[in-house]
Amino acid sequence: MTDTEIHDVRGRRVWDSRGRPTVEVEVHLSAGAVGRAIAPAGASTGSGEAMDLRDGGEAFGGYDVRRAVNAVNSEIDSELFGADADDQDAIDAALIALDGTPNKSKLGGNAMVATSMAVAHAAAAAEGVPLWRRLGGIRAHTLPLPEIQIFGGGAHAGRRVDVQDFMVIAVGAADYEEALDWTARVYIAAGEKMASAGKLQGVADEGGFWPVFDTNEAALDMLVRAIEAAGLIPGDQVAISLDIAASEFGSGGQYRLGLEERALDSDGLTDMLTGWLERYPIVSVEDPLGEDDEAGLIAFTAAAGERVQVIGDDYLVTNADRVRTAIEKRACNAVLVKPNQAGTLTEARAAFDAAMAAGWGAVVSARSGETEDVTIVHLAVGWGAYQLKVGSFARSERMAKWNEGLRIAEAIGKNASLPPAGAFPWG
Ligand code: 2PG
Ligand code: MG
Repeated sequence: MTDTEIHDVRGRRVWDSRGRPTVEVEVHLSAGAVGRAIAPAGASTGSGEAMDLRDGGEAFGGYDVRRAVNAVNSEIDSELFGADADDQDAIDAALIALDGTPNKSKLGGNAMVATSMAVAHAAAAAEGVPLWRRLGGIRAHTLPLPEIQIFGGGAHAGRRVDVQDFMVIAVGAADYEEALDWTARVYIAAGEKMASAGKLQGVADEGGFWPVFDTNEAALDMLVRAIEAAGLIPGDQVAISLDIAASEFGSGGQYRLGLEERALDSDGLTDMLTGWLERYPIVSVEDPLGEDDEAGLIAFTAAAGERVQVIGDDYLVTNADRVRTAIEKRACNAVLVKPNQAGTLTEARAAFDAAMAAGWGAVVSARSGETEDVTIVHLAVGWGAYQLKVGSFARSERMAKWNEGLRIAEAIGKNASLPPAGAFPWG
């Protein structure tokens, strides 16, 4: 018997940042080590994602997870009993085989990802090191550059504006700590500007300010002014990053901007977005076109991919095969890596590796429904990801992650650094 033999896999029903039930898993190993993780949940999900198992019916809008928790406590617990937590690939392969569906709908992506992450934490605990160190080894020293939301929109704000995430990236920050300092200043300045304009109405799902704007551009203008009001130089020190999440307002190459009551085809949306790139200090655009609009994504990347990062989220759903196809087709130049889109750490890692091998960007990302779980920060540092997206700079399900990055930076010590400027398309 090894110290890392799995003795018990326990599922538990806990609650996420939207007040919805979610799955927590605790993995107990033979020598006493324990790992724990909680599944997050998306709202603007790609159709190719691993499916969360939800109970349906009346209770909690159908979002309850008693069946997924049962799957952990019965099938998954039996399957993994005696397995070696040290072998993440074998654990994840066993989970995939046990599920047996193409979209993880039998056990549930929520049950599977929480189990997969809890196993990783248990193996790290058995080794007596944090997960980032176990994954990255003694040479791990790169902190991801934070991508932080200032205004929420789209599906996270009742579709008040079309664009989902208006974010900033502290492209000129010297280190992780400074990136957070600068972002905090921008967040505070944005709140003050919203208040003095009579537009402060609380926050959206990820903690960004509720977007009380008449146009999408008005949000961009406000963001630039907030960066300036924070005493920072837009573009040089703090740049703008957008998640258009276009699948939420269009399909088949036809888009409808609800806010401006405007219909656009694929070319029209591309023209509008490339126009924004001319006028605003934007360095990154996620899901500029819908997940089914590959031709549009290819055209957008051809037009803008030299200057800005073009991230595939709904289109790539953290799937290595899709990443490889997109690399061949030049349909974007970066992948968003959300472990729960894949359903296991091994699959999420494969998507990350496929992107990195091609010189693409890779942004490890949280979901709009989150918890105190900080696993993604450990993955980002352990894998050497250059960027991390966790929503805004408010609410503790977000701050838990930014703060975990500070602890990891401190543990790394003087060698801790952000990725080199040349690692980014804007570098
Ligand atoms: C996204 C995420 C995070 P959700 O689209 O990138 O902003 O949202 O978790 O709802 O998919
Ligand atoms: Mg997205």
